[in-house]
Amino acid sequence: KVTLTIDNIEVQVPKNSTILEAAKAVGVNIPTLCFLKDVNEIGACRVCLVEIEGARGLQASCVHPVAEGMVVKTNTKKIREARKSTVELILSNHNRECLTCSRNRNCELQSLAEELNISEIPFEGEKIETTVDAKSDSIVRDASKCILCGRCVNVCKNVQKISILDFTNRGYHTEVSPAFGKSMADSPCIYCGQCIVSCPVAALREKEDIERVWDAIEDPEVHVVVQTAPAVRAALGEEFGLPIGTRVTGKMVAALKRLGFDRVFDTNFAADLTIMEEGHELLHRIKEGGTLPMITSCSPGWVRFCEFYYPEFIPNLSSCKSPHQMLGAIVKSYYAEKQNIDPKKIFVVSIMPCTSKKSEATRPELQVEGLRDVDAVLTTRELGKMIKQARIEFMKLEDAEFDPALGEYTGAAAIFGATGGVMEAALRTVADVLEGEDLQNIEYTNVRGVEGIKEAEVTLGGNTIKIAVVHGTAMAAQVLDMIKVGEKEYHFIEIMGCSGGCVTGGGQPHVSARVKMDCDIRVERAKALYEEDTVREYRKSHQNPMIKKLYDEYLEKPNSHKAHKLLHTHYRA
Ligand code: HC1
Ligand code: SF4
Repeated sequence: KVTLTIDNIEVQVPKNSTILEAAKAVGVNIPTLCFLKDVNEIGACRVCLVEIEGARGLQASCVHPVAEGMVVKTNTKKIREARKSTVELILSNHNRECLTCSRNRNCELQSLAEELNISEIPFEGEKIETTVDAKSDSIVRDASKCILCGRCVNVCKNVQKISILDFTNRGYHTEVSPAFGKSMADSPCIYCGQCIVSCPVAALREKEDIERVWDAIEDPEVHVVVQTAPAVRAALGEEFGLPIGTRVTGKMVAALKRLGFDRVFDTNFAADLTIMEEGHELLHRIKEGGTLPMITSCSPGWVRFCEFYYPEFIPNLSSCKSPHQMLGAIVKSYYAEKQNIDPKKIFVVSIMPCTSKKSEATRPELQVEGLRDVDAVLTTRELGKMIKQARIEFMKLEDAEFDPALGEYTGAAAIFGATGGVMEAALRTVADVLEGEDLQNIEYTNVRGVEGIKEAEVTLGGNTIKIAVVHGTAMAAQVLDMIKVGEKEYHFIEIMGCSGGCVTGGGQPHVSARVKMDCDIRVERAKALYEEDTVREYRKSHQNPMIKKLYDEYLEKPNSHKAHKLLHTHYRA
């Protein structure tokens, strides 16, 4: 431990703390802008300046280590003026159309300007022509909003190990963009959106699709079905001021009904269906000597990563479509037949924590007889916006239930949204099949948690199955490299494109760098899902009564001919 004084208060903190962290211990939030814990700790923006007795000039507290006997001041005239002029300089050539900005009232730069009491910008900076790149289906990059903090650059480079974004040009003309100023759509970007949730402003955002959904809802000729991903219910509440990790399943369903969707179904139902298909695919591959390890295919960011960077592993990908695509296919076949609705008149909307799902839904490989499974994908943030647009008082909504049939789900499906959830759900079913009984020990806690790579061996029906759970593409690359050189061997791997799994997907509500310093949102949001698991009547996918009915009435059995036509796909080499 080290003892130092901050603003005349003596404090003891661990030896390797920064001044920024130590200040928190005395209840002072030093302002920051480029700082993002574990992602961007470079002291570049100079907003977090402090005075250290005996040191020359002001120091960046986010990178400055504490020392015994140090005397620090965080709020003097000199500091306030320096911070103010730094932010004024950023604002001077920033696109300041805050009222119409997608991050209005949710922007770290805007908050900072308010906290520093900036009421006018004394000089006008040089505004250069900047680009808005809206070519991809998932992500929009607007350089006029960019403040060159580098948070996106470093999340892509260090956390995802992809390096799509970097600083290009020099001086006034510096811009953050893919190499040679290309569109993100023309680069091997996986659309994970981790750059979006790292951006303090609106320089990176999802491609919104709200208007198309309103149009469909308003069209009396169109039957609009909505489905929600497992992770949305663990975070939507944050859009309405609820604490991180509050489960809002009932209110979310009530809101969707009020918005005018004709049916509110649950991607969780299809998560159970995925387990049936994927579990049997695994059993088949093990028995028949198919390609192993089999790797999950529900995260489209991961699938793109595999296609671009590790195409030699394409045969390892499960042929299963991702759950929301499966649900779309079932809605436009089984459900349409049962309800006697022309599938061409059905419009399926997926509410997802993910930006990559937007482009996944447009993949021609996923169409069935020329029809897309899913017609529009909205992020959790976009759903929040629709609810606000409709002036619905979210907090006053009474809990509602998903519509029957395709809204029924088990605890196994609920946990899909957290890293390790798909693996645990699969094991619950595969174990019962191999052991031929209804096993009671179903919590595979060694695949839970946020450790980058989790491994386990499970003995089922006399066979030992080696598994791994990986999240974030940097970790995925590490594991795939080890498999390539024969250092590791597995039967089954769950890979999710984002660290933490879907709960921290690129479409989830924005959480400021300040809050991310205090809590691990991956852990908090996952708690909500594990809680959902424990309260469900059934906790294994194959016990979902509606799944049984769907196979009895329509699909016959897992991996049947019909199941293949509707629920499986192939990949791009
Ligand atoms: Fe996911 Fe999935 S868990 S991919 O993270 O398999 O997005 O939540 O919907 O499709 O079910 C996301 C979440 C989601 C699919 C499921
Ligand atoms: Fe990098 Fe993901 Fe952003 Fe693409 S979407 S630039 S891969 S962080």
